[in-house]
Amino acid sequence: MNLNRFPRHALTFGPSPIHPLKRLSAHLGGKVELFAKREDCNSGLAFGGNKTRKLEYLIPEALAEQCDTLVSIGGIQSNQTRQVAAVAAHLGMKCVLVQENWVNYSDAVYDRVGNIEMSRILGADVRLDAAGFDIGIRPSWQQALDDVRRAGGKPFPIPAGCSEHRLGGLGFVGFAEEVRAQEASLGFRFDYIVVCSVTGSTQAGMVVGFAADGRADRVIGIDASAKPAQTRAQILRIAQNTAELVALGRAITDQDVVLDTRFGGPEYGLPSEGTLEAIRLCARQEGMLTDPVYEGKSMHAMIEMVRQGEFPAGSKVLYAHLGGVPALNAYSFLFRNG
Ligand code: 5PA
Repeated sequence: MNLNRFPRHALTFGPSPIHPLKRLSAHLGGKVELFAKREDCNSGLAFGGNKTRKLEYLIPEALAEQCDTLVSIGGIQSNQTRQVAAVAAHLGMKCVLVQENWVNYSDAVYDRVGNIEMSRILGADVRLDAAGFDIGIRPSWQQALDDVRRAGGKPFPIPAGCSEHRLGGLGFVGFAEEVRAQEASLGFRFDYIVVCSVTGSTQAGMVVGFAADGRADRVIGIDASAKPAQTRAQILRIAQNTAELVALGRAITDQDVVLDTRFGGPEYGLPSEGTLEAIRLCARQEGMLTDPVYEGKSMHAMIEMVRQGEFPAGSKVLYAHLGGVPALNAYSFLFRNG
């Protein structure tokens, strides 16, 4: 496997820290040791997150092609678009963001606070679009690209979650390499890695990266799209393409992809009671915040799997915290009493 032949433009602080979740592990019975790897604070660019790591491998192409505008897409509270806006500002580029109506939720200031507020402050041209949730390629996005071209600019298209981009899986192949180096200094290996999945390239990259040491199916994807068939197909396809790109040396098959579909409901962007309980429990045991759209769902999954004894006693489980906390502001009503 060879990741080094791909140019990488540094946007993160370097390896993101791993720390134990001691109180949460003890609270859940102490039979399983939980750890977190903090992609949620991996960069000084508007808090960073999983997209910042992915963008490190896309940006060299944008610079080589002399593009002047990053164009991307997501929901109104998309973390992807906030990170693209920050990276564009950092590089002195323009930014156009299509923000669709992905979530059936309307806190009074949903389209004013959190991620979208930050994207506006970062100088992005934010365009609200009425289309609903879909992780595929959208007409509104094509339109935004055409607009930039018509105005004489050179757009660099960054699809939802960076996932449909040819290089979108590379960042999280690098994550696995980074975990291996951290394991060497910790003196142990993680038995499972828990990761939230929607557009798929985070898990896809991890599947390829951990396949290199036989742990592809130890990456436990937690669906947060509530449309798991599409997410699962996308993870598999991106993992297969990425495996070829980095010359993994073996094919990725359906058995390599583990996607737990129990925790994504009731809908994309809407938390269940279990999501909210997990957000509060993790916050109060660890001082670590998670959000109702993504990480609260994977935190709920991990907590429930420990409670149900689904991890063998003695397991070491790594929770990949992918970011997303700025969206908490858009859900203030749910937390009005804590
Ligand atoms: C997102 C995605 P993937 O899309 O790579 O599967 O990652 C899921 C995910 N956690 C997990 C957080 C905090 C995320 O932001 N967010 C999207 C966005 O527009 O922000 C791509 C959907």
